[in-house]
Amino acid sequence: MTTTDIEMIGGTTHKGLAAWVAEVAEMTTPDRIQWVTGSDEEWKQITDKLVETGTFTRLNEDIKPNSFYAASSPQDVARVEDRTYICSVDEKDAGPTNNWMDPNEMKDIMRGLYKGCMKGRTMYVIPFVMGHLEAEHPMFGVEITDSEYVVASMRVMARCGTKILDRIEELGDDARYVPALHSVGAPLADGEKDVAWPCNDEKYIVQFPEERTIWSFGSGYGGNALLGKKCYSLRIASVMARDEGWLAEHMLILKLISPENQVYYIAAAFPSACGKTNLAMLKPTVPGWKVETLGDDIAWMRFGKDGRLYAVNPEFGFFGVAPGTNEHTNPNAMKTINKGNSVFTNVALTEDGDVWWEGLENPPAKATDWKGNPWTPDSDELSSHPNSRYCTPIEQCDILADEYNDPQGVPISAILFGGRRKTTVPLVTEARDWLHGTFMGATLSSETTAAATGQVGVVRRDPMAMLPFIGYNAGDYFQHWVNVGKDADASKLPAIFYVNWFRRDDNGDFLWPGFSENSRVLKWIIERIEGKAAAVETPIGHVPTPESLDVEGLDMTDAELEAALAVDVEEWKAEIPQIEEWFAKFGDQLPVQLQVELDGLKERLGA
Ligand code: GTP
Ligand code: SPV
Ligand code: MN
Repeated sequence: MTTTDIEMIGGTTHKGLAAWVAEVAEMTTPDRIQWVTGSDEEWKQITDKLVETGTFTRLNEDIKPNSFYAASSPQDVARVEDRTYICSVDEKDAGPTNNWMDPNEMKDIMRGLYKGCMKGRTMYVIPFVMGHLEAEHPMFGVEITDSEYVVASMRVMARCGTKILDRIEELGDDARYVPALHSVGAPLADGEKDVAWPCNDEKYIVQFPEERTIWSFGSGYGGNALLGKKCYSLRIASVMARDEGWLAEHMLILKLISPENQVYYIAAAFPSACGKTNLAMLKPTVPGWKVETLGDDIAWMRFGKDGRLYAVNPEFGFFGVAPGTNEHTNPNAMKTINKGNSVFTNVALTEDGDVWWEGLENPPAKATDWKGNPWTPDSDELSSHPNSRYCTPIEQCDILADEYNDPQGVPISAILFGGRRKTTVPLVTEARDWLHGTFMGATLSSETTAAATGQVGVVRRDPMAMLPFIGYNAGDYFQHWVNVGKDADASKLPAIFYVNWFRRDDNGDFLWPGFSENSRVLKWIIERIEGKAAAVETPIGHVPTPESLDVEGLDMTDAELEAALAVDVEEWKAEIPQIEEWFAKFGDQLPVQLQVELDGLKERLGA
C-alpha cells in the first residue's frame, strides 16, 4: 500500500513534516491519518470513540462534567525505566545511568516492530508546543500516535492543534520541532474487535539525542506515551539545555506571597511521587502567606537579561498522582479536577459514576476497582493502583498564577531538592552556595515509588530528581550545573535547599505533618534568603534552630521537632561510602568540584 491510498483528514503545507508523516504511514500502514486540530468537535469525536471501544467510561455529568474513567492493562501502569534508552551516537554520551544501544541497531529493531503496527487504526498527527507559542524560540513537537487515549491526554497536557501547526507552517524550514513517534503496538486484523487498553508486552521508550527525536512503542501510559512530557521536555530538552546554556528540570514552580506582599518564586525537584504536585498547590497554614501555582512537574530555566534565572512551565495540564489526594492534603487539586474536563486512569469507579481512590474522603460502599473487580471498603486489595493518575487542565486551577502565561517566566529565588528518606536527611538544610547545592542535588537520594515499574521503597541516588530523565551523561549533567553557577553572578543565583518531608520516628510514623504545614519550611527558607532566620551550622549545611521554625499551632512535641531537624553524624558517616560508590560510577566525568565538596563533607564529619 502507498500512503496515497490512505484516507487523510487534514494535512500540512510543511514539506518536511508532510514527508515524515508519509514515511511513518508507509511503515506503520494505518487505515487513516487524522491531523489533530484541538477543536471541541474533535474532543467529542475522540472521547466518543474511546467510550465506544470501552477505554473510557463517561463519569456522571452532575459530578464531574466532561470527564472520563480509564483502566489500563495491569501490565501498563507506570514508566518503564528498564525499557527506556538514550541512543546517543557514542555510548559514553548516554553515561552510566542510562540504557544505551547503538542508534542504528535500535532503529532496525524498532522499524521491525513499527512495520504494519497501526493496521486497523487511525494514525493521529498532533502538532504541539511545549511552553508558549509566543516564546522567542517556540519549542515545537509533532507526535504521531495510534492511540485515542494519547490524543485526549495530549490535548490536556500540551498546547496542541491547528494554531500550532499554522505557526510551524509559517516558519517553514526555520521551525524547529521534535518528531515523536508513538504506537501502542497492537495492530488489528480485518474485523478484529479492539480491546479497551491496547498495548504490547514488548516496550521501548527511546530518545535519539543528537537527532532530537523520540520513538516509543508498546505502552499507552503517560510518561511512556505522552511524548511532550518526560521524553521531550526532560530527556531531549536537557540535551538542548546543555548545548545552549539553560536548564530543563523535573521541578515544580510556585509563587509565594508573604504577609508583607513580597513575591518569591520557588522551584523544587523531588523524584516521581515525592510531593511536587502537592507543594505546587500548597494551601499555607502559616497566617498571611499565600501560594499560587505555575507548574507541578517540569521547569525550563534560562538566564534573563538581569542575570537572574527565569523558569517557565512547558506543560498545559497536571498529570497527578491520585492516591493520597484529598480535601485536606490538596484542596486546590480537588477543586481543579472537580471542574471536570479530566481523565482518571486506574482509580476506582463508583456506582454513581464518580471516581474514588485510597486516601480520598467518603469511601463508597461499593465500587469497581482498577482491575474491573467488585470492591468494598473491606476488600483486601487496593481499589486504585498506587500510580493511578488524574489528567486535568492547568487553567482550571483557581490558584494558577497570572505569570503562568508569561513566556519570560518568573525569576527563581530558591531551588529545593528533596526526596523520600525515612532516616538521616533533616527536614530542611540550606546549602552554603551554588556548588554545595549542586553537590546536594547530585547526591540526592530517595526511596523508589510506584511511578516506575520495579521494586518500591528502595533507596537510590536520584540526582536532581532527574535519574530517569537526564538525556545524556549524568557526569556531564553535573558539570553543566557547575558551569551554570560559574558563569553567573553568584548574588543573583537562587539559594539551594535540601528538604525531606518523609523522615520517620521509631514507630515508622512521619515526624513532620507535611502537606500544608510545609508552608512553615517555605517561610523559613524565605527568611533565610532575607537574612532574618537563625540556623545552626552543621557538617551538611545550615539547619533551622528549633526556635527559628514557625511551629505555632502545630501539634508537635519539642522532641519530635528536634528529631525532624536532627543531623546525626553517625548516620551521615554511613552515607559517605554510598556517595563514594555513586560518584565512582562517573570516573573522569565527575566534576572535580563535586569531589572537593565530598572531601569537605568527609572532613567536617570526621569520616
Ligand atoms: P510525579 O507526578 O510522579 O512527578 O509526583 P509528585 O512529585 O508530583 O508527587 P505528588 O505531589 O503527587 O505526591 C506523591 C505522593 O506523596 C502522594 O500520595 C501524596 O499524598 C504524598 N505526599 C505529598 N506531599 C507529602 C508530604 O508533605 N508528606 C507526606 N507524608 N506525603 C506527601
Ligand atoms: C513521573 O513519573 O515523574 C510523572 C508521571 O510525573 S509521568 O508522566 O508518567 O512521568
Ligand atoms: Mn514527575
